[in-house]
Amino acid sequence: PAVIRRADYRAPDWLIPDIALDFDLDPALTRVEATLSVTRNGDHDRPLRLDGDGLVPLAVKVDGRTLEEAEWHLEAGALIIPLSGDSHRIETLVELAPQSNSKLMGLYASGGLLCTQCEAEGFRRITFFPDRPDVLSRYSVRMSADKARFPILLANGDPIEQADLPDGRHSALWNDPFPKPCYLFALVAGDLACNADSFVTMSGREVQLGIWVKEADLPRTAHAMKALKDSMAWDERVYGREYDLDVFNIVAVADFNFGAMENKGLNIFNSRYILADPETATDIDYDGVEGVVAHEYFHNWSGNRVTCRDWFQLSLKEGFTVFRDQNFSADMGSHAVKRIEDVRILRAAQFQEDSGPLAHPIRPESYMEISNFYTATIYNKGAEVIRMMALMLGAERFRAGSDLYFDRHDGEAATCEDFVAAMEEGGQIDLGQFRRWYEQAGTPHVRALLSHDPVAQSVELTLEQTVPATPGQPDKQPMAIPLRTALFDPATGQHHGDELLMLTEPKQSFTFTGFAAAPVLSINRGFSAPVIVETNRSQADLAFLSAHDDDPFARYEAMQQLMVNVLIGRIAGQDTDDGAVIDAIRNTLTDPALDPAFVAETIRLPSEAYLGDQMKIVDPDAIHAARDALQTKIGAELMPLWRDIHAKTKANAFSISSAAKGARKLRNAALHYLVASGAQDGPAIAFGQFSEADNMTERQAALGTLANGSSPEREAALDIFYNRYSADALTLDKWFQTQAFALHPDAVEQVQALGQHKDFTLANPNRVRSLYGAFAGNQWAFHHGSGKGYALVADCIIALDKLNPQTAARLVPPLGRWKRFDEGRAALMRAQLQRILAQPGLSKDVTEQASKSLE
Ligand code: BAL
Ligand code: ZN
Repeated sequence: PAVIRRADYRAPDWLIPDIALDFDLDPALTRVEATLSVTRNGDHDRPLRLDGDGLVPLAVKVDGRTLEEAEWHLEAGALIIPLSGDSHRIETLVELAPQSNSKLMGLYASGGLLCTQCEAEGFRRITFFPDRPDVLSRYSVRMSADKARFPILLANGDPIEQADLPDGRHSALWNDPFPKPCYLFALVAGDLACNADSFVTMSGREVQLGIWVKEADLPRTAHAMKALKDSMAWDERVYGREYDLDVFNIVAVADFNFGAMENKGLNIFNSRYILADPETATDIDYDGVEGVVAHEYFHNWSGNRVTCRDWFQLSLKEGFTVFRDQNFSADMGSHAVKRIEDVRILRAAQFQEDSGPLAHPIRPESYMEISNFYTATIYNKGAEVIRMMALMLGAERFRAGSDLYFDRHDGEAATCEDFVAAMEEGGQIDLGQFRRWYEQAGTPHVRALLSHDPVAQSVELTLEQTVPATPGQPDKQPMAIPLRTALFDPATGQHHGDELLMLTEPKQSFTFTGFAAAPVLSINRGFSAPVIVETNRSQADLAFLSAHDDDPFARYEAMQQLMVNVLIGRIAGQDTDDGAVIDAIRNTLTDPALDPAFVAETIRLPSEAYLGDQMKIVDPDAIHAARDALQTKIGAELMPLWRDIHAKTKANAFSISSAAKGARKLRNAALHYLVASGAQDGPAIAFGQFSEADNMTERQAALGTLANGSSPEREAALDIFYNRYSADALTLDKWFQTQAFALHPDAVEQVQALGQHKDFTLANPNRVRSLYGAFAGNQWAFHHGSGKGYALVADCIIALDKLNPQTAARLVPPLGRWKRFDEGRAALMRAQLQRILAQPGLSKDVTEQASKSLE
């Protein structure tokens, strides 16, 4: 496949100020008539090129005249029309078969609905058009369809008119007054019910809000509606950004490649990020709904009003919008817990990406298939880069920068450079060196060494940075790394102030005076920079910080590092003392000042994958054994505490308050350790929680705990869960996922059998991710020494690629981490990548991921 390069960007040859679309909708055969006003952009004689993917032009007209076939031609799917004048009216007609569209890109059918997904390049599967984000047009969209099957017809913008037609059909016309790129186009047709509400904006305009779902799902939309209204108020308060249309609609669909999509005025969501009730959604699901509803809403400014010039700028809208939704969720709940959760996700997904064959900067230089770049790097590291700017600038100057950015580029297709320039100017800061975060891939390593001089009563902190080589970038320049730092006096438990140190050189020293005794270093507080920090702190230092650090993230981090040190020692065959870990957990559990949600986060052992990341060559079996043994010991030694917490945190009735969520989180953690201890009554207690719970958070946690073992309660609970939820797709996904995640010696065989289950289907991305996506994240099972886990995932990729290449390609990266494993596993992983690449007719999506993964 061809490689597209950022350096080759050229402004569009033709602009399309207006487009009118007329859809005659039917799942089997939909006709699309498009009328484009086109204007020549600049002085050139190049023809009009309208992208197309799988389209056949049934008619092409210019200024009302039907062209002969010789007057246009197709080139790589695109319609090429030579034009003599500087502005023309172009009309095309194509036919689509939405019900056969298994890629879920363009116009497709899902659960009786017709809906669209256009980002990044799906619009070219609907009509001929310059499918690039820097061509902005005003859209007028008419839809007609059978009224009984499709009583609701929605598109972007405002509804203009509705009419009944002969033969039981009807039509609707929608206009979007805001010029937008075609990736933000959307329509939905179907039999939908609406949770209707309204919001009065800061200038006093009333906006009609609608969340559209299947009738039976209406009771599950209240949380999403609350999240939407909270988001609208938050964006006004924090960024001064007001909603701009008179209506804002959200539709939930069952089959969706992304989490959701920010189409102007008509967000389309994967139903898992809209539907929530206590019976079927966990607290994590509730938080997911809140965060994704906010994310898509925030895109109305960071993405829609100011969009991207080209897809290399994807992080301009995604990194910034993730940053915005993270801060929104923190404001709605706990800042400390949200930061810990976000960093855990960053480390699990992005650090792995950054250290593997698919590493890329947040502004990539090239791609074959842009769908492969909706990555944790673009999204989550992109958000961290914005967060660092916000930290360096402070709240007021950051707001001045973002105001300037929005005002200067409203209605434009902008670049990452435009954002940084606005921050520099609005925030009055030099971001020259900082721009390297956009250019260089790889997670920087910082080595921090503290040395104390008792005579001078001073300490010297020496910081050394290295940025590892990544594909195409063997040599790196030093980064500008903001590190929030404090030095604690162990005698008082206090520090001498939180300072922001800027590490800009390969090696730099900072001297602090007034320390008669050696202080304890707290660094990268709040995870102020997305880097890996290595220090010379002792277990005693870490234990001290785990009890005294007033920065919640640093306190969590100290505890994690304490655990990592013990486990890594054990994995290396040393008899490392675990007393400090057990004491620290006990202290944390018994500190009445701590938020239970924070406690639950902090006492968790690092995941098997995170432990693997600390090793040069990952040993999945040794990691599992060491972690399992420590878990058992913590469970046994602190048994009275676990039993007490588990009993005390039982609620009388469900609530979604932060306090109730925190109590459930801690209760589940206690159950986990209680069962892990091997206590004889562990499975019975877990089964009791599973049976009595009035909410999915406790029910699924109990099921997950049982799934790790082999008790009779395991099978009983799995059967009950299946029978109770087999009719509800989102909840049945949890049944697949729980088994795919299970730390069970037969997990591979179980996943293999589940792949043949009558309820498994490759047609639904959520189901695929629940089984194979989850399994590929289960390090111990996926990396089974036989290689059978690799073969299973490769089989899925090969089969799925024929239906849905985008989702298939997302399963490839776990196979690409072969350099981190022993020679035997590496050879088995490579063999599967080669087998995938040898498939005839392989998609561009999977070809790019698999071929890069072999390099
Ligand atoms: N723009 C794709 C889905 C999202 O990030 O909101
Ligand atoms: Zn987004």
